[in-house]
Amino acid sequence: MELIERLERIERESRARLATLDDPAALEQWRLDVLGRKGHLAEAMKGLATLPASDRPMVGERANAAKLGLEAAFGSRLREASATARARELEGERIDVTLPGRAPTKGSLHPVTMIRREVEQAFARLGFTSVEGPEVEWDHYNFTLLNIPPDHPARDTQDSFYIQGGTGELGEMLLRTQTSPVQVRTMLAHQPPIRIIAPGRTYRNEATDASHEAMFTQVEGLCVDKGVTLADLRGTLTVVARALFGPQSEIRFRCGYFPFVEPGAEIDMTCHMCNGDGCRVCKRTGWIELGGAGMVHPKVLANAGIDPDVYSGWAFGCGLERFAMLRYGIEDIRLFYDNDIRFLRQFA
Ligand code: FA5
Repeated sequence: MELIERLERIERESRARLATLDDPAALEQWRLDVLGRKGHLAEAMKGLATLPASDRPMVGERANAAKLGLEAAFGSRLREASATARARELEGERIDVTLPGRAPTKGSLHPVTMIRREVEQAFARLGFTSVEGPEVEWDHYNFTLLNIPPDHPARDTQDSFYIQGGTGELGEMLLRTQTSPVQVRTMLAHQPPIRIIAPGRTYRNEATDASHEAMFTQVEGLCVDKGVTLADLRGTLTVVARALFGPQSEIRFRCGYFPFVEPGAEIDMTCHMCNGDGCRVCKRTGWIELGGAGMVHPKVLANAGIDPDVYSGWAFGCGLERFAMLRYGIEDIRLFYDNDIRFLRQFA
């Protein structure tokens, strides 16, 4: 019978086509083509109506069997195909746990941070606390309370970056030109005994060269108590210089002027490169300048509410880049802030 043959052909060809498919989209297309409402089987079954009534049950049964068989074949092919796809996916994602891991790229501390920490540790051993003050400061703390009133010529030596629109009862707002305002803030907040250092960024509006930057780091020191003398300052700085630069280091003072100390001094340390014999680093003098220092001016003590007849104190301020340059043999301060990774990596 023609219809039976047609059903057999559909079954045969569909099974053959099914065996070649494993992609989910192609399988779905096969299902629509063969088993769908307008598929080959449905089309063939339209012929059922034209058959004599006596043949219909047998042909209908045959058609049903073909449909069930094809549905079953489709189901198992679909399961096979998704298992193969999953296996392929897993193979692609396989993790080789024996492969060596990728080392994370590690940053390192900036040389000025390293020196700052060493200085903090050396002073901590002598009982000094490390404190911080604001980098955006009022004129009042940066200058006036430090005995540098408006129009004082010392203001010209520290050309300032002023903050636009920053004016208040404490004068103008500026980027601090020195860490010395932290002295004043500390004395205003605490009565003696005081032993602090104050490391931090400072800013001056000046041309840069191998030893000057517009942004640099200072460390301030302040000790206020009864009977404090310059000899204590020299002793303290000697201990710290030896911790940083070796046991042969010596400290000397030369006369210097800063409005907030009296007497004032420039601090020198023996050159650690030549042990004081004279070399290129110390310009053949045997000494290296570290910063300024002196006995806190009685006016500054009084400005901060400390009685200068009862207490005395010393203070110093040094450039931390200077320390780092000496320590690591760096000849140009500008290298610190160029952000050249090749330079910075050397300190890792
Ligand atoms: C002062 O800033 C005083 N406040 C120091 C002081 C504190 C004196 C307490 C007395 C008592 P001076 O301007 O000299 O002083 O700066 C101190 C140090 O900061 C210098 O010796 C130098 O090492 C560093 N320094 C100053 N200007 C720059 C700059 N533009 N770039 C890099 N370092 C600088």
